Amino acid sequence: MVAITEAVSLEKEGDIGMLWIDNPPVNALGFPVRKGMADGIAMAMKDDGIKAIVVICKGGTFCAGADIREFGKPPKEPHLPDVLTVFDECTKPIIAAVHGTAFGGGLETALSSHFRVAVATAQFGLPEVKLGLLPGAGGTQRLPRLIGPEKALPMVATGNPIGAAQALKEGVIDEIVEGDLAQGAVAFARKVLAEKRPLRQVSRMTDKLDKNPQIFADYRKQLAKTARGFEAPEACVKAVEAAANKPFAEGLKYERELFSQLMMGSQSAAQRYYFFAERQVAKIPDIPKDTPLIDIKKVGIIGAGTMGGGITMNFVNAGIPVTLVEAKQEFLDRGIGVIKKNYDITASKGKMTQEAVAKRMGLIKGTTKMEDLADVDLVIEAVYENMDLKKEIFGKLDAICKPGAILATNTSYLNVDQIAAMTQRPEFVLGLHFFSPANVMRLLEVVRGAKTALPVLATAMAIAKKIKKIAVMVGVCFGFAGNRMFAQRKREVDKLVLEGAPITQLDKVIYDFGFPMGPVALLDLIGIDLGWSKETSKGETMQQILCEAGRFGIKNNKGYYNYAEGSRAPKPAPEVDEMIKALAKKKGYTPRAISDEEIIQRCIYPIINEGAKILEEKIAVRPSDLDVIWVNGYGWPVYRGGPMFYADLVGLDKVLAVMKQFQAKHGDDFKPAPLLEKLVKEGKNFASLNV
Ligand code: T1G
Repeated sequence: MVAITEAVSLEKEGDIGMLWIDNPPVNALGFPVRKGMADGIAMAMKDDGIKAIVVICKGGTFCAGADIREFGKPPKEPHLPDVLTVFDECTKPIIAAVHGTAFGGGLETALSSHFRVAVATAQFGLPEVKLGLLPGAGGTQRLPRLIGPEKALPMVATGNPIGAAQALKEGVIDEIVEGDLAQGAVAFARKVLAEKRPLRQVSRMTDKLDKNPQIFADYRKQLAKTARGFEAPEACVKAVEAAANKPFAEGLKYERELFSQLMMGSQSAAQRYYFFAERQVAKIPDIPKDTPLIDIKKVGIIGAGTMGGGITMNFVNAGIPVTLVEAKQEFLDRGIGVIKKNYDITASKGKMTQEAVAKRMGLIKGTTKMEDLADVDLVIEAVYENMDLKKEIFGKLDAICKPGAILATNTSYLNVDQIAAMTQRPEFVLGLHFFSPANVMRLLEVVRGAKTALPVLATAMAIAKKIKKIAVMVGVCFGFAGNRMFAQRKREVDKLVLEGAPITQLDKVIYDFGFPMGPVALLDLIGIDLGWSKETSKGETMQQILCEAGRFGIKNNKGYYNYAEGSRAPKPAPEVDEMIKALAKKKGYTPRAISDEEIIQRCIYPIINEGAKILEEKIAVRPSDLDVIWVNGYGWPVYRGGPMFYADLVGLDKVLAVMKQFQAKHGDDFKPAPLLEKLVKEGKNFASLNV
């Protein structure tokens, strides 16, 4: 075994050279790997005893891509495209032996090899587009040559991986190896030599290159719906189109140009930032990595409504049995019926087999007796937002559940410490704030009570990962982090409506910023009557006026907008415009034209400011955690990073100046957070707090 660099070595299995890459944790193609690969091939070429070369990785995966941490720093030769040209032009057969995830530059390395073998569990993907980039080492040129542009487009422009079976079927790989990968790869190499197979240089293949412009036109139509606002997907299509229409060398050059443009743009900076932010949330400074976990074998959920049903699905999807408690059998039956209907819809789309539906449903045990929760390891209370009811439930749970069982509330706003105080086990009580629809939204706020024990918190973070949630640790305050920040935007939208901003303008500005829908349309979707009380309604707010007029939103085809039966497409409602005008007049507003810029600033800067307060109060660990909350809980466009990343991009000094202007005009709702003032004074930004 010859060590070529600290990350790459060359050893011989008879006449097969084994180029081992060992760069934990994911064999990212950092400088020591790239240099070792180039020098290793050169060394193997000089060695007459080596007739073929296997490229293979130690650890859990084949190369998972370029080292994202190197981006933004001065690139260091050898650059990956150049290393892969060495592979491509090597006159001895190179066999890539893949396990784990051959992603990005890793798959490009395999594509530049002459042959590819893999274990059955391997995955192949080009996720660069999720970083606001495109494959920058020939992936956009080689993959279409191997499988054709039509099949290459979704892999390049969505970044979604394919498994080994599909890779074999499409021709991305040549063989699936049973048993030991290294031995299988050596055997394959020997077969190539024995059969004197010609070297398959993907860069020279042309038979799969279909130039049909309709392929690209059709795909662009699809992208318009799914990738609104993103720059990278269109660049991916352009690069694949070039593969179909240009010689390899020209296509490679064009790919490089597109890659460089994206790398220099703010969208890629935001998406690369987000990639690490999403992993940083799991790191909580005062919870050691080796904190013991509680084994969650069985879960109890109280409430079979929208939230309880959705939460149940998360656990049974992960194979964890659920005891679902409802007060009345009819509510229980309805709740379980909704779960079954959800699964049947998924199955009808071919995304799940009926067996899988049956398996999941078999993991749900419905009951009207809370006593049936005596043997569960975790209870999640998901009844409606009433503190008295929650307190009563936790008092009962404390008596019913076994010692050491974790008791969690799904409350969106209420004080978790007050709920914990109803038990003798506050150290086992916390909040697990799921976002609706709970079986779809990836965000989970883990609400840390004053007395919640570290193993309970660590278990919550671990179980969240198991049910495929992105868990963000937050502290106890009204609305925790996400909803507390969201309330700032809601307040401003209500005011802007009365100040004269047409609701269609408000919705267009926020939609064009990149949110999935405008804030007013969102109110119609959520339900205008959420939190409304008929008994106390006095016609003093638009919510009260609309609800008193029976306008509850999409649910009854009329809210701020009108809706055709069964449609979610908002239609103008002149009658509502009159209601707005009347209320504005009654409250003394003089309607005025409001600029798009003011709408953005009024709706977004207070979110940033509240985020700063949340950080000052240590309700959240770091600014990037708040960005992860907003991307996953509120549809903040990931190509803008999140509110705190966006604030740094705008410039905190500008945010502060605008907040002060608004404070002078609109009052203390815009009073700058002390942290915002402090960072501006020190010439720092929120990124400086992302430790
Ligand atoms: N570069 C640097 N660090 C990386 C990394 C990468 N590519 N991928 C993962 N890490 C770190 C991650 O931050 C974490 O660090 C640890 O590894 C474990 O990751 C030229 C330009 C491979 C599926 O986009 O999808 O190639 O928190 O928690 O859940 O065309 O990591 O422990 O300090 O995610 O087992 C393209 C990104 C790059 C793949 C493993 N490749 N990675 O998932 O572990 S651009 C990607 C992943 C490129 C070329 C272009 C996942 C994974 P820490 P993890 P995991």
